[in-house]
Amino acid sequence: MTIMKLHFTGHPVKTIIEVPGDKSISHRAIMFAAIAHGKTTITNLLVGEDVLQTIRCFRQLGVDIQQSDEKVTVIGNGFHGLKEPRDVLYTGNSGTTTRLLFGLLASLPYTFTFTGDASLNNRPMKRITIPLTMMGATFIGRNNDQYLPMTIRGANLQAINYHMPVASAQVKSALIFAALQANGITTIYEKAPSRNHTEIMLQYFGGQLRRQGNEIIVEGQQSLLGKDIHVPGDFSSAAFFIVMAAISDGREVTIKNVGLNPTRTGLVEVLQQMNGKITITEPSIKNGERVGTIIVKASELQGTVIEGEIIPRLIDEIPIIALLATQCSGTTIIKDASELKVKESNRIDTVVTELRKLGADIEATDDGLIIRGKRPLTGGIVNSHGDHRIGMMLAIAATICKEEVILENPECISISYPSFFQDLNKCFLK
Ligand code: SPQ
Repeated sequence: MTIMKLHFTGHPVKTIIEVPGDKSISHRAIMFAAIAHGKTTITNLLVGEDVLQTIRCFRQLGVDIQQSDEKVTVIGNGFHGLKEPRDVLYTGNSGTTTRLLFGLLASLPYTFTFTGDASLNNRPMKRITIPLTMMGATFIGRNNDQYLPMTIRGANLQAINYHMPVASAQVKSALIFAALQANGITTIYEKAPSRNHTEIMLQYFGGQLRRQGNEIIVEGQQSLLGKDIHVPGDFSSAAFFIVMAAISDGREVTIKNVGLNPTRTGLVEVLQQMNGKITITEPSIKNGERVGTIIVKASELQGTVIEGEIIPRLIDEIPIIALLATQCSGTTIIKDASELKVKESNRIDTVVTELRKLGADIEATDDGLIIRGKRPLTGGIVNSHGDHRIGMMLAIAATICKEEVILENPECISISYPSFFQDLNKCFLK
């Protein structure tokens, strides 16, 4: 087992960093480029393990993808330019690659078999396969068609009207990709707004989509054109540094060129409710996505309640919000977040288990967490459980621990943030 010893010292400093490209947007940029006609050049693509799985899958599907240090070039030949792969599609740890590809490939007259790592092979797929089966595709998978390994047989899809039972951008995006090639007009009803990068990027590539309240309406048989695209910094990666500064002993962090799509920035609202000092400057729009600079300073924080429609807008930040809450006075309650149980790990269990080892007063509920602060964190041996967001949260916890933290299995952090430790060390230069 790999371990990493973490002990941070040094005087409070001001640091400026840039986090790598957004993971959700990077996946989608490769996907849209691959099904568009013509050349797409992508800059600032996240070169993390999950996005590399997406690139490998599209190469197996016959798409020409060239990578250099500065850019990725994709030559798309339209949906129907995709070829039947000769081997199994391996999607590693990536739920986004798997679920979005299910929708994207379901309209092709071929057979595709998917498998992933131990974590992905235990994540639920029925949420995607039920509506895609209603549209006409066939899925056969392990344990009564619930899990990978899974085989899809594509079909001539028919449009549907579908009320999504979970607020999930992956389900919505899979259905949008399927709807683009279906016969007729598909309507998707969202319970609460989830990240809308697919909707934004579809329109950027010349596709049509309408939004009316919670309904997304997509016409079938669309054709897209390749475009140049710049991927903004990942807000979910920035979140670790936002919290690092907020709970620090007088540090200030500036994060430049970060994606600020409001369907992702629930943490900013939570930090403001907690009395945090967070400022956003230099706002601009790139490829339809909001971008800007975030400046965070340490302050005295107050616990809060986090529930309802904000949850999908901060779902991936809940592990780091749990750490933040340990440093707030009073109690923080997180509700309506049972989706955390089906991420790369059961994030309710792993957050509670690991933060308790460091001295946090935290308990699991059926759909969230209760955290009582403010508690000093000690040190100890903690484990990422192979989940990148748990690994990074624990490394940030180490920045306020009195004693050394030994982080087991830190390598999973490269899933979404390969240069995480370099950036973290920049904040602690002596
Ligand atoms: O790709 P994967 O493994 O599902 O990644 C995670 C993450 O923490 O990086 C979730 F575990 O992010 C999802 C996110 O939780 C990425 C995503 C997307 O790009 O569409 C949507 C969210 O998942 P969901 O299930 O709520 O749609």
